[in-house]
Amino acid sequence: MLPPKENFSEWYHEVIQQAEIMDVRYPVKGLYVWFPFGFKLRRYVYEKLREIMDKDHEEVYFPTLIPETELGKEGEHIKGFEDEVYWITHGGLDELDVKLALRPTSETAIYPMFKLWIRSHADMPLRIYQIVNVFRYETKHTRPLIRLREITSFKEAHTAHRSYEEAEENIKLAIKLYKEFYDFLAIPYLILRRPDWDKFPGADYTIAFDTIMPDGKTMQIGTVHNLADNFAKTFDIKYETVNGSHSFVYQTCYGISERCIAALLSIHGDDFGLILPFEVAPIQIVIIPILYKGSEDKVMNFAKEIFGKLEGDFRVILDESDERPGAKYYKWELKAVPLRIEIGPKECDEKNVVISFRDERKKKKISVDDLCKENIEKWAEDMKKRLAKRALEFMREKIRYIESIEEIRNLEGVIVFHLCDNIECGMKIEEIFSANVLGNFVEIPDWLEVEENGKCIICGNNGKISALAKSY
Ligand code: 5CA
Repeated sequence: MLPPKENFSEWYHEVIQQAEIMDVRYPVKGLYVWFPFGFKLRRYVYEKLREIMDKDHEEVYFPTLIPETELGKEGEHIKGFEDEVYWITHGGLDELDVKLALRPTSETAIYPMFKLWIRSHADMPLRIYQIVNVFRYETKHTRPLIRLREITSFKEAHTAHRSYEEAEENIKLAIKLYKEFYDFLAIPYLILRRPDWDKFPGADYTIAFDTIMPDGKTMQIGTVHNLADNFAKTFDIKYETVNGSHSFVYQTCYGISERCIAALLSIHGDDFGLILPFEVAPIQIVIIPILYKGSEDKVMNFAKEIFGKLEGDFRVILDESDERPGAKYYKWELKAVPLRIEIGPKECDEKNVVISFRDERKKKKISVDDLCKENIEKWAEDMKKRLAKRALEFMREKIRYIESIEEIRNLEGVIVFHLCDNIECGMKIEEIFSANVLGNFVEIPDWLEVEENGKCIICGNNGKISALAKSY
């Protein structure tokens, strides 16, 4: 049995194990094992991410190990990561001359090569990405898929451009791509420009995608960084301009980790288990024969016929196990199968089937002729719309606009207010609520009826619409 989703933390911990997403019993803190079922989900989610990235980027692979001499070059960057790096100091019994870091992210692995690859203006824009594991010695509470010490599914993109303006254009592109990805997953998000004290180490600025988890805490599910020419100066990445002079490149980088899967599971799931959009569900359709003495063959034959009809187009299984139908419903609901088809003797005679969708859990009888590819795809699309709507409604309920801090006693969810760019005001409000300023809205969602400009909630000077929350 699952704990109710209201107890989110326990629910999450249980559901990812019972639904066989992650095995949490691996004996190293912050490292977890993907079960086959979870790994299939990862594959379908990341296939989409690849498809989106492949339009404007090329996939590469860079090594896991970074020499200390490179990792330490960019001052801000290393300062930001120094207490999170795992070091390799020995090869066998020999002490290494230059320590090697397990990449915490790959700027310092990739940019020395960019220096060799980029010669002229014609080499840009250069846009690459890789999906790899990275290691961070996280000291905050670790959690499967959410806060890892080995991030196994780190999609990092790195780009180089001729000017700051072109890098800015690329930031817009990255935001567009991440929107496309999260819309595909029916996960709602806020897009915020992080305050300076919370930007990526070495970046000019950072834009983050945040979603709201069932317990009201936000989770950063992707970041887009404008690096300006900070790394180019450190790694001496120059190009020959059209008129023959030499200039530093401008760079951006952006990343998404398996937190996208954590969000997917957490936001859509319910008391019965996981709910997934059809396209990413490892099993999309389950057929459950309802067997009675005397009509077993008839039902099984009809079930097999339907299985045969769907098999070529969908990830479908026919559950022929000896379990009782109730036990089968329970199992496949837990594992998020979007469409269930039940077939009993009566349905055989009438050439009907009983269908139900995982999110609605309502049975409906349809003629077997209506169980065709086009209809199923349409139902899948409808289901996704329902998921997106429900998720957005939940998010909206958790967001509250305030004009004065007295309006809030216990912070729950996200508060939205105007804040000036004076760091002291930001620090003050973080302290009052023991929470994080998420930053200014890059895009104010149309459903959030607020003005972009207003008086700072702390000092009363001109401020911009901003958000604050307790975060993962
Ligand atoms: N090099 C840049 C862009 S690729 C970078 O490393 N950015 S980052 O540090 O912000 O990480 C990108 C995303 O990875 C974050 O937005 C967050 O969603 C996710 N992430 C960061 N740390 C962890 C972690 N310990 N476990 C799981 N996901 C993480």
